[in-house]
Amino acid sequence: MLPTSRRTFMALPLLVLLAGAPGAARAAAKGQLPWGLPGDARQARRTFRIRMSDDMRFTPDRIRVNEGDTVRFILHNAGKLEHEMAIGTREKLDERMAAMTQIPYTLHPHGPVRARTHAHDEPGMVHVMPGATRQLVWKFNRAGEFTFACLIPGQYEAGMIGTILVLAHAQPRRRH
Ligand SMILES: [Cu+2]
Repeated sequence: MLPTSRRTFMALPLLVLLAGAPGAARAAAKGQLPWGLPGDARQARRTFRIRMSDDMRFTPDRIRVNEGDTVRFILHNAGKLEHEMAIGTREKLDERMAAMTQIPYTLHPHGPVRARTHAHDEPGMVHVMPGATRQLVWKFNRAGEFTFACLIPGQYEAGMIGTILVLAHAQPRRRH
């Protein structure tokens, strides 16, 4: 058996290797979802300005990006109603919408907002008050067709929905 000091000395380089391995970093990617993960604004390569309006529309409502892009959405609520943008798959947004309708509404001036903001304090979702502009930064590191939508009751059903197409890398590389 090796003296303690020698074992420590030998173990150190291995730890350094593990910490620096790209594979380890990827496996540990915090917040990874099937449609990407929260992005770092400093790495944003593209910016989309999206207008939210009371006719239940996002303008534009079709976004195309490349796999790996970190995208900054600048969301302006041009209406008099609250709006929001939530990114996901159509199925996940349907689920969230169903969960939303179970949050009780109160008439307290700040009650509904606080309850909804809390309920929406999730990655890939931002709530925008009338006249306000907010930012959402998202890293699209999974190719596919995704959805963004406003989950305010009645608005999702009214069609306040858009599409994000994430194009796969051109290389014949396969992830799996
Ligand atoms: Cu809306």
